Amino acid sequence: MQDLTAVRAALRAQRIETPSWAYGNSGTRFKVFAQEGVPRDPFEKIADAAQVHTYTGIAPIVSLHIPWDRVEDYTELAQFAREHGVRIGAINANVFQDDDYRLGSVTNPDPGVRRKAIDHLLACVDVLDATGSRDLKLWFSDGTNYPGQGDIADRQGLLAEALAEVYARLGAEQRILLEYKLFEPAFYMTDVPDWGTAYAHCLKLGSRAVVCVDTGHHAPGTNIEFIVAFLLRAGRLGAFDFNSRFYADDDLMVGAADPFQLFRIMHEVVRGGGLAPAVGVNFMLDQCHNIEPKIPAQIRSVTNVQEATAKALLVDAQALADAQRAGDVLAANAVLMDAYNTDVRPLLRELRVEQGLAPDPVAAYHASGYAERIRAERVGGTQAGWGA
Ligand code: RM4
Ligand code: MN
Repeated sequence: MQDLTAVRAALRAQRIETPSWAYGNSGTRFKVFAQEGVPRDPFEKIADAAQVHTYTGIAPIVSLHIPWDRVEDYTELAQFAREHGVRIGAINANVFQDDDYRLGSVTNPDPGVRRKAIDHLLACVDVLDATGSRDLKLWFSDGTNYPGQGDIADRQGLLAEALAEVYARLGAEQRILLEYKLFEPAFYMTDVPDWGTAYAHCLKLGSRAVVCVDTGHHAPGTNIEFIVAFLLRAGRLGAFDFNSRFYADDDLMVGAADPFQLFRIMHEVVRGGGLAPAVGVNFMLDQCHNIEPKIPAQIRSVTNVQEATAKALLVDAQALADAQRAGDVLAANAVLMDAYNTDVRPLLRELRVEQGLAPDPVAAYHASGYAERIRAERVGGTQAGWGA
């Protein structure tokens, strides 16, 4: 049996970071569907993120995306966040949405474009300084569409040089989260396609360069929990970008497509001690709600991660280790399945009530009238959206 007091303490201590872009309009390349009440600036996005924290109690951090969340004064934005009970988390650089980046950013054949991209990354470190954030998240769309289009090995060299320049600019407490993605928008070759490439670059840079695992960025069938276990053991699991995918990089709600996979991932996190804040794993969401209302979708995603975490914490570690040592395949598997099949919702409801929260966060949000209020208030101006 697991120590329920420890399970409860771990669940109370868990923190999940939500992305500013989840609150804006988004869509596919076919259509972006606008929703009423969507934020028109980064302040309103933070106000919406604060709602997710109000009802879940475990989401007090918001990731920003630059330039989507560009403001005059980042210290003012950080102050606004604090006044709303949240703080600013990872700063996501954007070197993929400018015409100059047609052939890549830091691996572009044109040295002028490479300079521009690196300068943007350095400017994002200035934002970290102003907001007091720890993590600079780097995702590169760089790659090629056709064999022969670029020199694969040379591009690795350019990437390494760019990363080294940015790493050298970091403050003592700041980190690079290097994110990988198998394909898209480049269709033949991507410069950081997988965790091994990201890990190798991080090793070269130093201990404050760590890998970000976006759960939607793998080939179908990839054993993501293996990657998690490996990186955690190596001290290089920096963060998750949680979401779910059925086919490609779908950015759907985490735990919606495959809650069992999310449990298996969280089991490796728990087993490897990755829930402890000192280990530095940043549990972020990276999602877009194209057709569903955004704030309740974020609340649902946060509680999906929380449910998977609770189940992972309920794994009887001693019984599992005993069965593994004894070579009892079926017993070992049964230990995991028993935890996975436990309905943890009553426990989580109880924990919320203990903390003065409503037992059902989505229902409490709906009852609050916030959705009606922002629909009425947020008229005029330009809604935030993908690329805005
Ligand atoms: C990318 C990647 C990044 C995210 C952007 C919005 O595909 O997943 O993490 O910042 O999308
Ligand atoms: Mn991501």
